[in-house]
Amino acid sequence: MATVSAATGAGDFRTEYQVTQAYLIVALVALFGGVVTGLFQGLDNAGINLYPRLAPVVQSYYHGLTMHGVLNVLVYTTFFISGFLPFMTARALKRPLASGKLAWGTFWLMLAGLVLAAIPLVGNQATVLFTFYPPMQAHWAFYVGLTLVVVGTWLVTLNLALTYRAWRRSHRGEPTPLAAFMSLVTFAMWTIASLGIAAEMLFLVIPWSLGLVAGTDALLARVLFWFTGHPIVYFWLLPAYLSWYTLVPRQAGGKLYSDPLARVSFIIFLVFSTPLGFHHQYADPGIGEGWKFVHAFLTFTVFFPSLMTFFNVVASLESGGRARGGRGWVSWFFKLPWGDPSLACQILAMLTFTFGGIGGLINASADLDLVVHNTAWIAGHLHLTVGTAVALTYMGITYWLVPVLWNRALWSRGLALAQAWLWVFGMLIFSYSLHTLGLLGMPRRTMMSEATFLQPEWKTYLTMVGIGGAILFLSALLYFLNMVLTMTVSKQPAPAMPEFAEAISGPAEAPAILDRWPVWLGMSAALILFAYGPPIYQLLRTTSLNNPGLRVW
Ligand code: HAS
Ligand code: CU
Repeated sequence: MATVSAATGAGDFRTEYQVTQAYLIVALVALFGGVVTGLFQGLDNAGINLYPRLAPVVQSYYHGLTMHGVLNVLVYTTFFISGFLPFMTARALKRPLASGKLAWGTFWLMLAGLVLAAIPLVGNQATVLFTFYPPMQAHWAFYVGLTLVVVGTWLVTLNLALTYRAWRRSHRGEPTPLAAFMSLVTFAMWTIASLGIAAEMLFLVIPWSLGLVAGTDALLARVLFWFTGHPIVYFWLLPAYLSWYTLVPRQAGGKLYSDPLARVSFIIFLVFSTPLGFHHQYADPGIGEGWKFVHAFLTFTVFFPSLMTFFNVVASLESGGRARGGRGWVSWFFKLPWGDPSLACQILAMLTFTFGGIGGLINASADLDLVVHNTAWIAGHLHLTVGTAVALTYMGITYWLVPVLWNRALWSRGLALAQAWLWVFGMLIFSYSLHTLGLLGMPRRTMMSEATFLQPEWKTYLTMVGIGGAILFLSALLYFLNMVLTMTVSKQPAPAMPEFAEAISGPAEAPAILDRWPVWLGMSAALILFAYGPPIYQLLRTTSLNNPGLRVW
């Protein structure tokens, strides 16, 4: 594999280039495992049960489903983000990371954690799905390994914060460059949000899986999980937003409509992302209805920064379409440079996210959620959001990032364009069917090929899930082919990385308070204390830690 040469523009950023390469390789390997196991599930929905033939590699539907969830939403995302955002921060601040050694040490720690977790995961000793709800109990190495990965992300935060501090010393009073600001907000938000899962791991499931305590508390564990489990979706989403705000307007030939509005949207995410996890637990007994209402209300609040993003990004795209000769209310949209696969991926991701967002609003409405909770609808929702808005955006990013890092041009633009459209086409079939099946009462996380309660009206949609899944798999194969050939055989040097977009309303117009970290971190802490303090205190007082571990697979 080619390493980075000075000619790539790496210059002072040699370490950043190489660390990001390392993270991307792990992310892509994880995604590959995730999509392969995904194919088996899609086919199982269509009545094609491959599991007997897959043993002992994949020992059951649930073994496959756990690998699918963990590899895609925990490993792929986290490694991609931990490589991409520090890279963007360094480029935006025009200075290397504060510590190259810390950056490498963090990567190796995360990789060690991943390997530790992967051994029981792949060995069917941790078939507990990506939510690992007790009393299902995995091998301790699974929990310890994932905890090390989380600790690694905190070290990424530390490196970003040190880098920012060093930059700030020589740039007093200046607004933080937008991409750096967004990276810092993302990691600050995540560091606060991940305290829930860290507490669950350290105080509940790790001692329990090691046999140091006899029992655990299923409800308390779920509360701590969703403390992190909701904001983690914004940890995945905000790097995509960073790209939509800081690069896409330029890639589209236009300007960012409003830089201050973009900052405000991120600040709202920082303050409001965490204190609303109960919208995953509307159906759980043991949590007061009043607290569920508070969390529902706060969920509607966190809808707004995405609406602001919708407005800001569409206005920015419009400036691009018009600069390229677009006219009228709608037709500018078709003037966008659709031949650029990086941009095409991301616009298609945005369009899909519009539907994912509408579904999210339905889920958030506590009474409507009772209709869709634990049905296939939720799987439909999460594939529009993390499975397309996020994953397809990340793919779009790698269409320029991998060429830049390896200094080799993208192997085939045509293949990349086909991949993007196939993904959306497959996803529309796949996700539409899952949403419909959910409304028809089909449960999620269920091996349908063996279900005795299959309803005749589900059949057509189940077949469509299989077809959609197969198209998605084909799209993923095209993606990996292009990535591997770009890294290894592509001959031309890479074009330069996309420039950051200029803004129509620039950073100088942003109020200085947006850069005052103590204000926003303080508000975030206060809101979490308010929304989670009393219910967690109540749970701690009443728990008897008496759920023994179960192995149900
Ligand atoms: Fe969600 C369940 C509510 C967003 C992921 N969600 C899940 C699960 C996952 C997930 C993985 O309230 C399943 C967890 C599990 O296994 O149990 N979700 C929401 C709400 C939002 C939302 C209110 N979710 C996401 C994102 C995710 C994600 C983002 C991943 C990245 N979700 C829920 C709830 C549940 C849930 C409940 C639990 C349900 C249950 O019963 O278990 C909001 O943040 C959504 C806001 C989004 C928008 C869309 C804005 C659109 C934009 C695109 C612009 C378009 C352009 C192109 C520019 C408001 C920004 C247009 C061009 C033109 C020309 C027009
Ligand atoms: Cu949520």
